[in-house]
Amino acid sequence: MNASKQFEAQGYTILPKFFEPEEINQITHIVDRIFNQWQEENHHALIEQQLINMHSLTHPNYFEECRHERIQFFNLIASAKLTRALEQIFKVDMYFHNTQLFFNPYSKEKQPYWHRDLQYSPIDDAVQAAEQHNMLSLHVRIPLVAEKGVELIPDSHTRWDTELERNVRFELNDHRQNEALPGSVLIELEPGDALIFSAQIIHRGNYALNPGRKALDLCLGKPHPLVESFLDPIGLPNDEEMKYICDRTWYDLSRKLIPDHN
Ligand SMILES: O=C(O)CCC(=O)C(=O)O
Repeated sequence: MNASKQFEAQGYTILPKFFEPEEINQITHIVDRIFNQWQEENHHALIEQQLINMHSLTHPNYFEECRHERIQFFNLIASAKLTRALEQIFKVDMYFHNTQLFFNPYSKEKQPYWHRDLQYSPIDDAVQAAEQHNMLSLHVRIPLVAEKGVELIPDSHTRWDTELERNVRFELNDHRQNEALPGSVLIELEPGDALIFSAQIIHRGNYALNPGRKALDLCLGKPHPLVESFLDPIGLPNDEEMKYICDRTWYDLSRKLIPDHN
């Protein structure tokens, strides 16, 4: 099955050995520096709130002393190779929404939890269900260390929850968000692989099987009124930086979605 068909049917696809080791090294070098800064600034929250991710790695605060590295990072994550691959798979114009880095929680007590990404937004579940077929929000996962790190329910991107899934996602009727769900698939990735999955598929992380995790997720998608309003312009290249970006497709569209950039 090709990548388009696999995504259509299952809500995810893996591009094995997509990145060269040198690309992963360069991304890792920048991500490590950002992650170190973030950990210093969020040490207490990391422990007290049992955080499992950080976001907005392109925020200018992470590049105050190395501004050129921000342009390098924008170029590395939006490589011509990746933008072309997504064009071929999805045949729609994508915009760059944000970035996230997933890691293991500080404490082993924290359990992974099944969710659809927008369930933590103010958008009503019924509205999400009704708009599901009009939306395409993606995670493009670039694992920087090997992981069995994400588990998902194939096909749940095309339909809404079964009764059990709903009970588990919302912890209703004595169910818990970390219960096993039928039909789940645990994804195993090596550095160099790329995993593309729907942000609205039912999914959860896996911490226990991984001694350490470091997965960079690019959040991309087709513009849709429900999600566009969450786009934060601070994470986008500015006018000057745009001049040095080789493949501007995703960033051009993001900037068009921000009223001041029109
Ligand atoms: O990798 C993980 O820990 C969880 C991934 C996840 O929840 C997400 O990408 O929204």
